[in-house]
Amino acid sequence: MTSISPSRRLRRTPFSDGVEAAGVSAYTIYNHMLLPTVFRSVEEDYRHLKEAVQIWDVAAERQVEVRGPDAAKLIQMLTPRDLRGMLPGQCYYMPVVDETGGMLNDPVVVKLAEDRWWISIADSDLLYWVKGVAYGYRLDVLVDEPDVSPLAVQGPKADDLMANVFGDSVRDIRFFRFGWYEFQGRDLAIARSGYSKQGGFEIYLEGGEIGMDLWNALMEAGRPYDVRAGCPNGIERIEGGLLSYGNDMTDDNTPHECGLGRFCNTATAVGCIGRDALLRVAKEGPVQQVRAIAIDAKTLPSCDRYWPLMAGEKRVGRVSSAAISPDFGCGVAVGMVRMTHWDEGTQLRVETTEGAYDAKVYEKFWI
Ligand code: THG
Repeated sequence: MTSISPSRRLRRTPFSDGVEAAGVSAYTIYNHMLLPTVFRSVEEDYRHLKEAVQIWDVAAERQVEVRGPDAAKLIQMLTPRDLRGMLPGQCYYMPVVDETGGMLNDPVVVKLAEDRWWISIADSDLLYWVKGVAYGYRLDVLVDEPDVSPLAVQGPKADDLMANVFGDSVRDIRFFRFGWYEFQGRDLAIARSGYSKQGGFEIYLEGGEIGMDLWNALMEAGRPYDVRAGCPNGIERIEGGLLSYGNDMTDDNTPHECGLGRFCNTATAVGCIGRDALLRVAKEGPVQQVRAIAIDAKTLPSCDRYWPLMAGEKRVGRVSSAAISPDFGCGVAVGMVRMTHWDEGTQLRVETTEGAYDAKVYEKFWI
């Protein structure tokens, strides 16, 4: 890969000027928008994320807003997670499935009010599915993509940095809850969440005009903590078992195959469009499932296609994301493995684009 041609179709974010000034060195495209992937190097970014604090432009996590009297009904139609106990001020990690039980997205849903929700989406055009469901069922809702851009503050020093900008009360925000905080006369929803296992917050900026003011205020407040621009880290997220839609799962997979069964209550999620399909497959149980895979390698190429997982001559699965972990001293990977070979400790071979390596199956990820 050489470089990406900029155009209007490839959307910038309210923070792109800050990201560029900070010396971004690689992007991916996510929801048709720029998403930084590397600043200094993936390894340097990783070490710094685990020791300090970073500001992440994750505006590419676009919001699908659902508003109106049927909002709660529509959101429940999307997911096998039972949302009846969810209160305004809460966020849920929520598998979204189609009529076959296939994964369409794995967003975080934010309940602003009974009649107002944000679906903070991974990389698929979920807006069109949600609009189609709303229209097809004649629901009394408005569905659109608002001008809302998440900015994440991640790392062990995130609480100290955030307290400097928004006051000490941000320290009391509980995991996957959010509160409202003022910045330049506007109210921002701030949640304790984010795509790393290092702790931190996500700020949902409504109104892109003040994006750079927010970015600069956070950078300034973080100076004592060695703050840097960062981004979701390809090594750390695999160590943490955070899945990537489109990489580690597609609409060919059920939530159970993805290891997301703990976020499903299919029996009681009445109204979920994929419910019957999931109840049918749940009876048998999945025949393949996501597993942590340790790879006995010192270097690995980029995982830009599935790498076969072999038991002798037999293909028993595939690796979809992989990296060398400085902290664990081996390759760490996300695999989808057939039932016959998914037990902890199973020895396999992985065929990368640059050679084959010994690989071992684990039931839990590293962090
Ligand atoms: N934050 C927000 N939106 C997002 C993401 C995010 N949209 C895209 C993408 N990330 C969606 N995917 C995930 C995957 C994992 C998690 C969040 C979003 C996650 N999982 C935790 C875990 O598995 O340990 C906690 C889940 C829980 O316990 O509820 O955080 O990151 N706004």
